[in-house]
Amino acid sequence: MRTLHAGSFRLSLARPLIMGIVNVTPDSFSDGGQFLSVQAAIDHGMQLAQQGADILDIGGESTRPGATPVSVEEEKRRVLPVVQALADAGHVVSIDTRKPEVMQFALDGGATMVNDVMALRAPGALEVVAASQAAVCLMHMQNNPQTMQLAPEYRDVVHDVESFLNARVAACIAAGIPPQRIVIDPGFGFGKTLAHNLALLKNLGQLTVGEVPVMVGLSRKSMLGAISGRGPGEREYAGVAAHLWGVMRGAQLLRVHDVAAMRDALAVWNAVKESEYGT
Ligand code: HH2
Repeated sequence: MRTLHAGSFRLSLARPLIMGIVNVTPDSFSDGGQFLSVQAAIDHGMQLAQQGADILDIGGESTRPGATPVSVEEEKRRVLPVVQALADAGHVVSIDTRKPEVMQFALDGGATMVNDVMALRAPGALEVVAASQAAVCLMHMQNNPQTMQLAPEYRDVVHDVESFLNARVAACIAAGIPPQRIVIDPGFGFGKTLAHNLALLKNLGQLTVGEVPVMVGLSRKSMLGAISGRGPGEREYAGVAAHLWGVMRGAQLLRVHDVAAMRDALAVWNAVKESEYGT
């Protein structure tokens, strides 16, 4: 059976995994400021784990379009106590950061996964992950959060994203990170128009880089708002539908805010898929 290796954890990929989002930020697009205190963020993480999250993704810097970057010290101050408490409680903790220094602090604090919207392209990031036993999620982003939504352009979005992810996986393997520790993510909303996002979701099955599992992160994103006409806090149902489409096209990890809804939807999905009658 295929597994994702994250530190000493072995996460089965027989069923889709849920990554629950814990944003310790004042300005995240859908939940900024809600879990800014250390205790509120820890409580939220604990609650998401209880609701069925397999991995808790802790972020201390918003990457929403136009977001202001934060310093290493500030990001570390926000995330480290939360990482430590949730890891000490026995959870698989992922650090959502682009900064190698923050990755290192979080790994030392007990995180067993790195989730990087820059796919370890910052100088030193690849080396930090290679020197650990942590899993890594490599995400595609065109340009950077300040500029990415200004004029996204591709020759063929599915092909271009796949080539990028292929190259980043190759760089990881060359640095000594085995494929069992790698996840790829097309990066919905990161330098993509609605048409680009829809093309990627529809054709997700084409994003294959060896046996490396694919993560999908569509939770509360503006493409769901554009389709449903709903505000960020009202996109739970739209998110479930979008993530299930991803699962149908082979996604094995789902990064979501609304864990309970996703867990229930996946329970139904798994029950039908695993029923014995028919094919
Ligand atoms: N999306 C966001 C942040 N990190 N990581 C991966 N692997 N995939 C994603 O799609 C992804 C991500 C943006 O969502 P959120 O964390 O809710 O917002 P913000 O960046 O404003 O904190």
